[in-house]
Amino acid sequence: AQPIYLADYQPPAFLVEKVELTFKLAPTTTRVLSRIRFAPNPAAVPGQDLHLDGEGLRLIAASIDGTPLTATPDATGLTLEAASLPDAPFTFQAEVEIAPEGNTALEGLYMSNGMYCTQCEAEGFRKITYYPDRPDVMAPFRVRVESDLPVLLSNGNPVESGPGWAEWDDPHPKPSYLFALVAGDLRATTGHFTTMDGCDVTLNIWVRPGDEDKTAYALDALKRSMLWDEQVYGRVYDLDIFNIVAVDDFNMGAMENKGLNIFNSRCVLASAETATDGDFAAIERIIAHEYFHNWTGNRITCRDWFQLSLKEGLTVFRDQQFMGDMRSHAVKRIDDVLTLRARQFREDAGPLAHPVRPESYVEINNFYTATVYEKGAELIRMLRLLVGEDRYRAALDLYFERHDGQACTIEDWIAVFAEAAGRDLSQFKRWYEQAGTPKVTLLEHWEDGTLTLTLRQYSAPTPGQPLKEPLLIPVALGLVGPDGAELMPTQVLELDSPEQVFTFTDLPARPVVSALRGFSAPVVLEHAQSSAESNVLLGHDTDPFARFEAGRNLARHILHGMILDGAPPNPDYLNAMRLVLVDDRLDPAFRALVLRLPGEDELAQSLHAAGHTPNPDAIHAARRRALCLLAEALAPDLTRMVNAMATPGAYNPDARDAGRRALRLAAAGLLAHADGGTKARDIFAQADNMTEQFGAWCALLAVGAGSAESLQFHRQWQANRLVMDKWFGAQVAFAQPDLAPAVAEELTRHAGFDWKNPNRFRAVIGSLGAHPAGFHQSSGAGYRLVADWLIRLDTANPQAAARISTVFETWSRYDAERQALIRAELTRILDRPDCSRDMGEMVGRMLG
Ligand code: B3K
Ligand code: ZN
Repeated sequence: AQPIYLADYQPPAFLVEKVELTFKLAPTTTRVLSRIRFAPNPAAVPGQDLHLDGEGLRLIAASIDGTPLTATPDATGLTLEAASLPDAPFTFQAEVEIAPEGNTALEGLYMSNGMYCTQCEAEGFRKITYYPDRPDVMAPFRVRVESDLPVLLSNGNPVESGPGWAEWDDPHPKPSYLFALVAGDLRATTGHFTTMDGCDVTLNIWVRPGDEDKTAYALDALKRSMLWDEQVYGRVYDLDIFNIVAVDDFNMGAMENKGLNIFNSRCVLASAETATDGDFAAIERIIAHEYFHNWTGNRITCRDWFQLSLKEGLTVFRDQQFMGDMRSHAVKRIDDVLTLRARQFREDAGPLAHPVRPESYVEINNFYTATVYEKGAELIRMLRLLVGEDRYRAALDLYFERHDGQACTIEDWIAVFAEAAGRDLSQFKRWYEQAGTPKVTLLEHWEDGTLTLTLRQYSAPTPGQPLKEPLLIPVALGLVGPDGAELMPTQVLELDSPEQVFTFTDLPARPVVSALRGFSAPVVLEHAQSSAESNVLLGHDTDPFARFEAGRNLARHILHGMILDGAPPNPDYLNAMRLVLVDDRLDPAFRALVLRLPGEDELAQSLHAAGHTPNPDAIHAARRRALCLLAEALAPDLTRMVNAMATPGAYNPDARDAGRRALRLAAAGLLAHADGGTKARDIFAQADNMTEQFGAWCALLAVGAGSAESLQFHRQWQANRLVMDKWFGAQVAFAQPDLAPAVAEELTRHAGFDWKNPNRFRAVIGSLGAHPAGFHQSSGAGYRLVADWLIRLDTANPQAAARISTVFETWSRYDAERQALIRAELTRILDRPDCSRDMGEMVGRMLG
């Protein structure tokens, strides 16, 4: 397959003024009738052909202004030759037939448990009918759905309906990727929201019969999102109705279709008994994210798919702000940085590294990545830090005012900031163009009351980008006295050259440098600090992220020592952890985060960055030993914490109670390494909520116990699909390393292993890929099993399979034997004649 290049962008030859669609739904013979009003695009080179994308469609009939069409479609669609087209507006009509029932790729129109639903982003609309399926073609849609199913939905406002049909009208011009249709036997939980303009909006959460008791939290999160976007960004909803539908078979989390969001049921359905605190938080975030897309994505969309971060980075940043406001900014920031490092730094350090705005792609679905999403959000966070909050808001106001109804670019985005802040941001724009995580080195020199800081930046080569230009890096920095008092509040240093020197004079004593406060830039900071200095920051820094980071640095340092030369943890570290654990002034959620040791993959990543070849078994063993030592040293305090952090009364998913449960489970989990799981077993037995039931069971699995609980969990939850995903996933995720591939293999033979369901596939195969010591077992059994299943899934659902193939992206970190084993599996995946374009691109990039 040929790559598509950003540099080749051409405006569309024709614009669309109006789309009218009729769907006559049937599992294997759905008919789609389209009536599309085209007009020549004054901004395009005249005299071009009109290409209508179409894939897997059976063309029944087509015409232009009533004259039957003679052109025959090829594998990519239908080309209408310029010479045969009027040079004035015209109407194209077509009737096609499609088979949603056999659509296992879950893209286009497909079926899930007897219901029809769609997924069009990025290029699924072409599997529904012939159309210029590109985001810079925006049009109002009117849709008629015909089916015997009771609930028939599409985008926009309902206009008319009768037995067996319904019509919907969406007045807002939109690209085809935001089209949606749903038909099924569904039940709604309904609410209302009054906008700040006084309009009443009907809100519906549609679910399968029996799931109505799990919709309240999503509905509440939606109302809070709508209010927040009005209050913080001045953005008001623009239709009479907002529908959300839960679907069991869905490739990702959710989709922001205009007025008709479609969600993976795991991202909507929640009750105290069936969902964990983490699930509740994910639901809140994703409901908000998809709602926020209504302005950042739908009303202002992307010119082409290279600009994807224009909507995704911004919408992630907005959902991060929202979650901080709803819960805790400190905890949210730490969580976000942990995710960024675990997913995006990992991506940036390997063969799949790409810029936030890629320059080419073969299959765009492969670029819905942590780089485009999470690093994209970091870039916006940096812009806000650089221009200040007021000018950030002014830039956003300008963006909404200037670009409403348009399909835009990163250049448009940078321009509103440059204008609102009166500042040249051309150097900043490199962040969108250069891949890789910059390394920032900080050197201190102290003399006669003057602290001299030398800051250097370096960006290593990434695929296709051997040389990098210096970036504009905001480094938020404060100075802390040796006693912990703040000597200098946060200043934002702007590092824009390979090396810069900053001096701080008239200091009473040598301060402890608190650098990269709030994680002010997505970089790896190299800053040698003694454990005494780290302890000062951990105990006293005014910036909660810096406090967390100081503890993390201590933990990483100790674990590196244990892994590389078996050095025992320094008693100061154990003591520092105890002080954090028992400090009741600290938010329990924060304490839970500090107590959590760096994960095995993070350790492999940091060892590799430090020039070592990580050994997954040694990492697992050392981490396990550290957990045991920590558990033994802190046992009495941990036991006290388990009791003190109980949350009596009815389950409440709010941040306060969730934080207490997080600390309680972190303490019980750690303690399990000393008490064999006695406390965890108690929590499991007494739990009246999934957070504690599941958390306690995982704590038992992690120490090789919990088989009775596994049976009980299964017995209790076998009828609940989402909880059963947890049952499948946890057994693999917490398997002892040498057993992990066999445990996963056995689960693939379980009657409940429905491998075509992405959630279930990910629970088993994805969890194995995310278990470093199990996946990287030296026999290669983990690699083989994952490759076998990726090959199988690739034939049914290439998009999901290609995504999960990223479990292999870190292969070049490991020793020669493991590298050879992985390369052999990747080659086996790639060399099949039926390897999909999605998978072909991913594996090809990984093999380099
Ligand atoms: N925009 C969708 C993701 C579509 C993924 C297509 N492969 C969900 C989101 O980011 O909100
Ligand atoms: Zn999004």
